[in-house]
Amino acid sequence: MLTALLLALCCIHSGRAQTCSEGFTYDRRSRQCIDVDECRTLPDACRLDMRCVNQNGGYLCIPRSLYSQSYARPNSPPYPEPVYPVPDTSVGFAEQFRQEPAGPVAPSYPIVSRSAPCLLGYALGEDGTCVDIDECETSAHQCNPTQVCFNTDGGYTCSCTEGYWLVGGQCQDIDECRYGYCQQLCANIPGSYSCSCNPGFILNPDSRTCQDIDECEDEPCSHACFNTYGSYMCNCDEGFELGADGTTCNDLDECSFSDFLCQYRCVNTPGSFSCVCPPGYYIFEDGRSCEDLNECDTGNNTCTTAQVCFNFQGRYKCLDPLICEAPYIEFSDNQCMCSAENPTCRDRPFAILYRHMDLSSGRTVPADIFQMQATTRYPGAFYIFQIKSGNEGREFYMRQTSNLSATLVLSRPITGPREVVLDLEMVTVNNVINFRGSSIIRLTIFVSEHPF
Ligand SMILES: [Ca+2]
Ligand SMILES: [Ca+2]
Ligand SMILES: [Ca+2]
Ligand SMILES: [Ca+2]
Repeated sequence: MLTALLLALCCIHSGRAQTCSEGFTYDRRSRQCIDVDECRTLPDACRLDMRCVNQNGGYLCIPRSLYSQSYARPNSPPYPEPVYPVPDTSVGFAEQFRQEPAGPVAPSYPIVSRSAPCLLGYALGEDGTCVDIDECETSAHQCNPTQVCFNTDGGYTCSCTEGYWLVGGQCQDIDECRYGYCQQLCANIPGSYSCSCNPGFILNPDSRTCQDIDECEDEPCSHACFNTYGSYMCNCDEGFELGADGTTCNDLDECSFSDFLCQYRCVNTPGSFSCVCPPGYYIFEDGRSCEDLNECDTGNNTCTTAQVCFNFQGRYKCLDPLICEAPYIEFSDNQCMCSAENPTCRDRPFAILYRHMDLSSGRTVPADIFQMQATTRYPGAFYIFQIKSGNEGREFYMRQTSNLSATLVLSRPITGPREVVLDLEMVTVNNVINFRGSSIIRLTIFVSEHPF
């Protein structure tokens, strides 16, 4: 009979043990659910920098720096492990109410009776066992209206919800911003907080710290982009300048900087510029000067084999073969003569010498441009040099430089393109033999269009 009773008791105890909530274990001696000290039984209850504090029905992990002997937070709902310094909440985070057994411990032998009294906080269930009273359900608790009631085995807990702490018996919002929960911007919210970041930063997945945005990934710059902490910078390639928006690169108009970049014409290009020359010229090695194309040397001309190619600045001329008009006869390929024996030649220059030269447009004046020299010297003779024709614009004059020579001087600026034909006369006077005669240099001057 006794054996059967003990067996039955065993079964009851075994069933009873399974009713203990998590964090508690059934103690046969006191016949109640008692707290498990997880800090002793769990080898890795908390991280290394956290200290384990056993609680009734659970345990807490608290930063070691904040832990003090007075910290004795009772059983409370799970609260996130603070990463940043948190205030000392040991003023009382929650209050616990536990019904302690009244009077002496029951006799040491088992009593099996339906009328066995249950411990405080328990009530006799329909199956004859003592079951926990849910004080929170029955409103039998004494929690403050700002607190939340949590039923525990054999008791209950009054606690503040997450984000609140107990101050003077009232649950008050924790101002997380005061305690530096956020790295940059913080907004306190009742029961919580919200972190945000300055412009140029983005909130990390931890919702607290901020990291620099690499704006360059979106390629905001026309050219080069440099990411900086909290911002970014654009740079432009050579020949460009950064626009007012800080991202667009605009071409520099180098041609507007100076009129002397190019000898002839400056052409602006994206990122650079180039000099161009008029037809008949090519760009010199310096990239800015214009050099005449010698069409006669390169063969890039239209002269016939009978003609003579005459090159000058920017152009060339095909000179027809010399034709001497009667009574002149050809003396050489550039000279016509009128024979002294021919009576019709008496009042004419005895020789006409054909010469060609080129002249740059706008040449500074005065300028010596051509020399005349008597080749034969008669005893007692003297020479007069003069411009016989072609100087209607009075751009030239003749300056005698010796008894035998003279220089043609450009006295007024002349602009091309233009061809000037001057008849330069040398008069020979010999009073001893009463001789007066003349010869002509027919000088054709090709004035170029450009001053180079
Ligand atoms: Ca808050
Ligand atoms: Ca940045
Ligand atoms: Ca440019
Ligand atoms: Ca030429």
